[in-house]
Formats: sequence, structure tokens, C-alpha cells
Amino acid sequence: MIQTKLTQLLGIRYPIIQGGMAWMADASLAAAVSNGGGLGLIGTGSMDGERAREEIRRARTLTDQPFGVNIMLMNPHAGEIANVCIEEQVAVVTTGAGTPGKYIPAFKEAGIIVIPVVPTANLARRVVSQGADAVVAEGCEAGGHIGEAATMALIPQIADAVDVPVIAAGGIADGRGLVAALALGASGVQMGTAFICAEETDIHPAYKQLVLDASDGDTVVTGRSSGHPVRCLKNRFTRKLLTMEKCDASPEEFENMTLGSYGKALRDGNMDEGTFMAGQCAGMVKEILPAAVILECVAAQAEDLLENFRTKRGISIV
Ligand code: TUI
Repeated sequence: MIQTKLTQLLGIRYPIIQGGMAWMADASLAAAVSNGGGLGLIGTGSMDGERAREEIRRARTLTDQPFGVNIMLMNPHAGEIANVCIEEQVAVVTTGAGTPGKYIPAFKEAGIIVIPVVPTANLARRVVSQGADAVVAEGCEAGGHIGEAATMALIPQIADAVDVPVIAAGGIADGRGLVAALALGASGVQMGTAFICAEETDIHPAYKQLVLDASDGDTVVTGRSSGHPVRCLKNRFTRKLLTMEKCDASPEEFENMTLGSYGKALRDGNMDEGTFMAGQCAGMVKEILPAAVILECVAAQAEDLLENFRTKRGISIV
């Protein structure tokens, strides 16, 4: 069993947390991940406060293990959801797509473990000085809304910048990625794309099929021109969006096109108008499996690799 500062902080079996994927990570997935020994997260990016409360309460009926809530800070209901997390005494809050400073004191007062997702070392320093208990350092290999730096370069710089546990994210979907993250200075990993094809993820089957069929070059970043870069799987819709960006469409025009496209992907599997967010490791996801099996496989591969590293990799120190 791999024990790290992260497993200690969260009281979980494996040093693995699930990405708080908006529209996708509901109580069923979060509970399955927590029951499987990781930290499950409810992604509230598409919810208002009361909807978030319902999912938190539903998760409690499905697991007695700790789970968390991800607050997407660009969501206009983020403040309401923060209050709901406090009222419902959620164990862990992660935040993304913005800076959570103004919420941190109230979370800390409520005894909530706060873990902001950060794309730079500067932001990591800032949120730790504001009281964050750990950070998710997310490289641009990740799916959805991303920063600029890649995981390989970001993790050691953030690990050097802060003295709280660092959780690596972006491009990690197996035990090799977990071991690499530990080598770079992280205490655990966050995986999102690896859970898109979990049995418990309730999305249109076409979305899962697109991930299963993907290979390493099948994602693209749209929205750089509007200031909201989003990594998603290539399809007819992303081709249309990128053409618009090349033709200097205004940010408003672009936002109008993308509005609703996440729902069209998740609910309808609509290839013409849907944004299918996924990370660069989509090409590593080959099967639909229960979340607990995904966690077990990643942890077992990492343990084996850590135990037998030199032999497995043909390395000797002479
Ligand atoms: O948040 C994510 N990934 C997401 S959120 C999302 S929903 C969405 N829908 C449409 C447009 C945009 C988003 C889909 N995927 N990951 C965590 C993350 N946070 N990645 C990058 C950041 C981030 C970026 C800037 C965190 C803080 C930040 O601060 C900049 C500043 O100074 O405010």
C-alpha cells in the first residue's frame, strides 16, 4: 500500500482523487470512487446551490467514506454552492477555473479541507498563503479548462514552491503516471479522463465510445482566443470552432457557439454540436470498468513499479 502525505491528510487508501468534472461527476461516480479507496468528488460546475445539496445528500446515502465537492469558480452559483458545502459539512472542497481566496476563511472555520486546482506556481503560493491544505497542480494535458504549463514541468516547480501536499493532474491514467508524479514531488494524483469511462459515469454512450476510440493525437484546445482554453476531443464541432477562431470571431460569438455544447455532448452524444472534454490520456483508456477496478489497477501497477523499479526498467546503478 502506498502511503503519502495525501493519504494521511484525507484518510484514504490510495493517493488518488477523482477530477471534479462538471456535468459528469455526480454523486454516483463520487461515491463509487470513495468506496473504491480514492477521494470521489461531485463536480458542481453545472449546478446551483440546491442541486449541489441534493447531490451531496445522495452521495451520503451511497458511501460512508469521505468525499469532496468541486466548485467551478466561473459558475455564477459558486458562492451559493460554497455556503451549501459549509452547511452540509462536506469533508473536502476543491476549486477550479479561478482563485478561491475569498471563500477559504469560511471553509477553514467549518473544518473543510481546501484544495484549489492551480495552473502555476505563483497561484499555488498565493492559495497556500491564504490557507489551502493542499493543491492540485494541473498541467495542460488535462481535459476541460486548462492553463499553459505541462505536468512534467509544473509539478516540480509547484512542489518546490509550497510546503503542503501537491496532487499532480493532467495526463495521468495509470500506475506509471502515479509513480512519475511521486518522483516529481507530488504526494498523489488527480485523474479525470480515466474516470470518464467508469461504469458509474452516467453520460451518453457515444461520449464513452469516443474516449475508447481516441489515440494520443485526438485532443485539441479550443477557446484560446476567448481566454477560456478548453481541451476536448476533435470532432466536427471543434473544427468549426477553430475555423471561427482563425477568422477572428469575437469572444461573444465564440461563447454563443459553445454555450450548451457540453450538455449536447453528455446527454445527446451530438457530434455536430457537442464539446467532448477529455485529456491527452484519453488514448490510454481502453475499457469500461467499475471505478473501484480503475483505482485498484492504477495502485497495483504503481506499487509493483515502485518495488521493482530498476529491474522493470532495465536500470542499474554502476
Ligand atoms: O476547472 C478546471 N477544468 C474545467 S472547469 C470546466 S467548466 C468550463 N466550461 C466552459 C468554459 C470553461 C470551463 C471544464 N473543465 N480545471 C481546473 C483548472 N483551474 N484549470 C485551470 C485552472 C485555473 C485557471 C486560472 C485556476 C485558477 C486560475 O486563476 C487565474 C486567476 O488569476 O484568476
